[in-house]
Amino acid sequence: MMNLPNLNRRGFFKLAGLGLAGVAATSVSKVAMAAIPEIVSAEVANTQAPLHPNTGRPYNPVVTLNGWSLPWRMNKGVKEFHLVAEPVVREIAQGMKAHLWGYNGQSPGPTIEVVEGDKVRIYVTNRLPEKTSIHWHGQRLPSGMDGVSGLSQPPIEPGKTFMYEFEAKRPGTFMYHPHADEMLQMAMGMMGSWVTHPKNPKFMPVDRDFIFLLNAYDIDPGSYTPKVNTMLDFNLWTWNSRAFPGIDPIVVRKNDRVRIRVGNLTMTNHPIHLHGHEFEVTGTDGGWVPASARWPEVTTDVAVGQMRAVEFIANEPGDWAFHCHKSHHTMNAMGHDVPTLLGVKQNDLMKKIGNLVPDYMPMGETGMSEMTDMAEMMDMPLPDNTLPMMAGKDQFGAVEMGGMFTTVKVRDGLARNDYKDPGFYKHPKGTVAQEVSNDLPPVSRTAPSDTTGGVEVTVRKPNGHTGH
Ligand SMILES: [Cu+2]
Repeated sequence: MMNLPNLNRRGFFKLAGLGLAGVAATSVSKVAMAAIPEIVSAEVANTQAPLHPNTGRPYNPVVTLNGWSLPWRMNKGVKEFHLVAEPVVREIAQGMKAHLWGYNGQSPGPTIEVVEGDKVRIYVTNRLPEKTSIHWHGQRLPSGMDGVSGLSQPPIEPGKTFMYEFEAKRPGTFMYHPHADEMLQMAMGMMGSWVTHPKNPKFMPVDRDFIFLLNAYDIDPGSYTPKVNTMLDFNLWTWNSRAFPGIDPIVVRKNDRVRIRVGNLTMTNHPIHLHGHEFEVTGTDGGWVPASARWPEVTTDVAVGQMRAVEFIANEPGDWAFHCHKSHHTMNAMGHDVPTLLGVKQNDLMKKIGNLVPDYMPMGETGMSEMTDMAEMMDMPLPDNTLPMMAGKDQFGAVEMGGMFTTVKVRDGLARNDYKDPGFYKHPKGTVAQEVSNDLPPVSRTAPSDTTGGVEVTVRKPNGHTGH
């Protein structure tokens, strides 16, 4: 039997969703197969409840941000999974869908969770128009199971199914992705997370354990398919193929010990920053960091091909920003390639350019927020299928973010397995920054003190190219 909690078997399954805003339960479809495990596939992009194991050894499951974990079946002591590489439609955020390649209905593919020492068998079916393979990033395994097409195995041709088999030797956090036409296939969204839980469930226990991947796409406004030859200039910076405000909040109980595991499969580094708390990096893709080697941080850089697990005690109630600190990574597609018009009067200019270039979007005279307001006022349509560069509304107005941004919501009194969005934070009286009267005192300037004592200072101008 497959390990399928919350599922029924009337032709298609429903995985119970978390009841997050706007999205109902997941639909899961299956095809029964004889020798190979059935295919379980997800059709929505919201965060699914953790998958508690009911076969195999016990562990504390992770929660995949805007994702889900793949059920398995036990076959004579071996955990069997079935991944299907296939074209998928992924909603990046409300109002934008992308035609990606992924696994089992979504990009990223489902998270795979096993226990240290598990014998694992993964069937991989290729429903793409070209060959593929899967590399199990970070794992100890036989060289022939490492998934590098041409080097460690023949490629998986379209229509074929391969079987990978190894022991999950080392506990920790891993990723999986193709190692065949790699740049194109990863630019199309092919990747997933892997967690090998420790044999001893009491090793480094946490109350809530989240995981997601950093990824990036270059999708022209109005189109659906990523440009696959882009190397640096991506216009959508995403977490698990979602951009703010499409990324679910990370919901935790006050005083929970929280772990967040972040893997980077983009082509640049991302300094991941948490507000209101300090964390420690407790794990990398190389393993767990001994307590004596950790140090406090509020930002940790996750380089390309790296994974970082951070942990903190969520003891400050509130809605805390959690984001990449590269500010152009917290912007969506329409924020790129716009001219700087700070200080430029553009009242008529806008209309005139609009006649020449439909959908033209400059930045505003006083800054970028003005642009969003202006677009609304002048009834300027966004091109189809794209996201405004700065979006999201919260209790005090526009959040003006996009891309790699979400919130950690710390609340008192949540139930143990309650990951539902608790809504706006109710700030205690007197704890919100507020406007005060505008009676500003006059500026007092101190007279510059003369420390040179009247000595003439000569400046030698740089000459030639020495010193570069
Ligand atoms: Cu970034």
